[in-house]
Amino acid sequence: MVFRKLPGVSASGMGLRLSQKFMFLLFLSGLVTLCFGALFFLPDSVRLKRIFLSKTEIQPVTVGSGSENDVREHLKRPKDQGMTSAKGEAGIKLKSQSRKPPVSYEATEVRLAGGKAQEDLNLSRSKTESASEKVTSSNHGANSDTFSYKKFRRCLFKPPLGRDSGRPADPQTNERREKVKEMMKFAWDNYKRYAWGKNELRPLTRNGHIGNMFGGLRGASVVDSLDTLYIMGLMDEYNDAKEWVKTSLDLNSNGEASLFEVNIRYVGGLLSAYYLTGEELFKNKAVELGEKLLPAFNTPTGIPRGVINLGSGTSWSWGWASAGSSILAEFGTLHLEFVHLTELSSNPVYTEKVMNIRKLLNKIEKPHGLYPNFLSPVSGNWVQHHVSIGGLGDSFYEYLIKSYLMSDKTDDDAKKMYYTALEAIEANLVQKSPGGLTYMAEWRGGILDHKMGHLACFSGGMIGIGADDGAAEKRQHYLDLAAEITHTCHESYTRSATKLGPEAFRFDSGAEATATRLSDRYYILRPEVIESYMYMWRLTHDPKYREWGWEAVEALEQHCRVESGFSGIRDVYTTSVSHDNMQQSFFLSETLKYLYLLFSDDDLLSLEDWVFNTEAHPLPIIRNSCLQDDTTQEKTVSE
Ligand code: DMJ
Repeated sequence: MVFRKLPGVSASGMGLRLSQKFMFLLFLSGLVTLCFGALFFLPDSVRLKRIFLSKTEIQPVTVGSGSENDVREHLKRPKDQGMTSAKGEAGIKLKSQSRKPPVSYEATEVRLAGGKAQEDLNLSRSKTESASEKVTSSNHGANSDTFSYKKFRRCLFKPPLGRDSGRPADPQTNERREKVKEMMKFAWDNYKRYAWGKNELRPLTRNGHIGNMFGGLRGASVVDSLDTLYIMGLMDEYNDAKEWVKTSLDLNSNGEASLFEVNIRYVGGLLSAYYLTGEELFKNKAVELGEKLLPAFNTPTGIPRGVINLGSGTSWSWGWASAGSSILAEFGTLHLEFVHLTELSSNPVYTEKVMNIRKLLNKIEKPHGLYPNFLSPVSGNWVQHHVSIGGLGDSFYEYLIKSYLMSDKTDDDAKKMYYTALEAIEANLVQKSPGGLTYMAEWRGGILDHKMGHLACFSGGMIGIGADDGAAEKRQHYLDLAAEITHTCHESYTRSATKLGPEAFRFDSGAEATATRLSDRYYILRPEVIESYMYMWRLTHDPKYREWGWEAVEALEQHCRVESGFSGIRDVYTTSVSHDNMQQSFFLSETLKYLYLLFSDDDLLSLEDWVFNTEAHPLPIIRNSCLQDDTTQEKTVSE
């Protein structure tokens, strides 16, 4: 039409012969294809690319938790629709699997409930449940109409807080538990008084610390404390924390955030708070925040970069990470939270992202079966051959076994990857010192560094919880290995003057579980050693673990408690301590929670129902058979 109106151009098509017209059209279509294809080679940040290619489309590999068809169906949808469930529009249901439903939660709770504290908590729980059901029908935030909180609660084997909020019958243990609760209240009250709304408390200078890990997000200590306050029955404090999240947790922040830290502390904390209380507020915030993390995955391999601006979605690698690489412990510690984001929002995108990471790691060649700490998000190749069960590697291994457990033991890939990795770790890293202590060395391109970080002490607990699902002939061996590692970590505490452990300890030049460098002597209220005591106590009921936990409580009280909170110390080998003026948020989230659980009965957050994320936020095992069981469904609907 347009051509006909042009002067000098005939109606027969600009006076061209048929073959010329054909050539012209061929040329034109080639040009269009070329231009479109070129979009794929533009950097991620170029606007044109963002307009023409949706985020999901530029991922090279995508594996969903549902069937292949479910995933393809999702990919066909326009970008907005694929991402909308966080805004309350229709989401996509994942396929169900069929397994046995557990015993009814409500029946168990009525039969077992007793004691005032439990009554109060049950009461507040039923209030929040009805609130939750109400909000469900008004449908805001996550796609709440596909997830029934009531049904989820029925699918638990035990009430989350146990028979009597986990109160132990033994008076001495109960006294110790009360002491830990007092420590939590003290830490919290001081945070509230001097640093309310900031990320952490500086207990010596009595002010707040913001730091640069959370990209403008505030209140890390609030979000990290929600579940600890709740399980301890500190309800006034919990309600203050909830109110702050409601009125002041602003997710529209700009600034450099660590994808890993925001995920484990904020997303993990909000998810746990939701699962424990049924408050829709927490679910909506978790999904809203989860959505803001997605742009970090827009790399050629889908391996996310470590740092993201939550406002603009721009992401980049840590300046210190070699050659723009991503870090194993960071991109490998998203799985649990992201699977739950999909569970709550019915948006498969979160599971797709982490399954894609899994797929790449599964496929890539591993030196001696080990996973190095640095990987290029561009090429998908390892950048250096440094392997560590401590910092930079640690929670990747933790999330493999926990993914398997959280999937109700259906995630066979995670299981296989975990036990294969553990074999490689045993063959290459596990060592015995001349004094008979078992430890995890670090590996640098085949050369062993005989050093173990405090962070690596989580591995006692990890190997312990995985022992039972290992090959039959290995189970006792794994439990023994877990006990030996935990023993070594305890030794790193007992061999110091303060009875607290250093950041890293060595097994060379005559050292046995002691720090040899000044720079390794500090203790920043870390949880890993106590975490392993807690798991080993639950697995063996050997009283020594409770005794070791109590030693840690006494040491914390003596050396880390100051007038206005708890502080890390600079040198564990001197009793005239120098404080670092920082009450880390993980002290409230992990250290005190694990201590409290250590002195509680096993039915408080039973390991049958819960796995803890790497920040100690409990996430429920996903029992699809029960959640999707029709009879449970009918019951829920008719109520
Ligand atoms: C916590 O934030 C988490 O446990 C993380 O996995 C490792 N470091 C700290 C505590 O030491």
